[in-house]
Amino acid sequence: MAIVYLGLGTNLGDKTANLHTAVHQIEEKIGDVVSLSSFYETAPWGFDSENSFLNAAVCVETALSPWEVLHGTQEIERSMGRKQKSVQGIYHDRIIDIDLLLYNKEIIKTAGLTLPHPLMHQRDFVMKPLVEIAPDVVHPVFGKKLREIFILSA
Ligand code: PH2
Ligand code: MG
Ligand code: MG
Repeated sequence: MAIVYLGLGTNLGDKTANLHTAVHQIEEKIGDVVSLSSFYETAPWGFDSENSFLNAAVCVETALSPWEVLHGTQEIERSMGRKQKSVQGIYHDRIIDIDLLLYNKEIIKTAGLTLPHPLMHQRDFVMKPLVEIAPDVVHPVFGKKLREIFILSA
């Protein structure tokens, strides 16, 4: 079994319901949800939108490989009606976005998947919910606890 941390974000429709739906689908398709953060209202980062976000983080115990987790989360995004993917830093409003943040202590760099998530430490909307549920987890690239990385970024 592996421990995977996922970041969730939504800025369209009933955002609270979208996060709850995603968590239920994660339970069905990925594994047991060990912990779920609070839901944080955040301003759009990296693009202009009048729609604020609701962000959260979940910890999941899974029997799936990192690539199987990625396919599972993409399937959930599609089943919830997500239309556009972000391509090369061009972002769009979305019903749901599920990002792989950490998978055990794995460091992976492939075209389709990079772990840890390469931008997680720069994004308060990722780090705040993640630090709430995993303050003492060590980032495998930086060798620092997540709560230390979050404080350093402030
Ligand atoms: N996701 C992005 C880009 N910008 N901003 C906020 N506040 N929350 C997000 O989840 C988010 C974002 C790319 O996926
Ligand atoms: Mg994202
Ligand atoms: Mg994504």
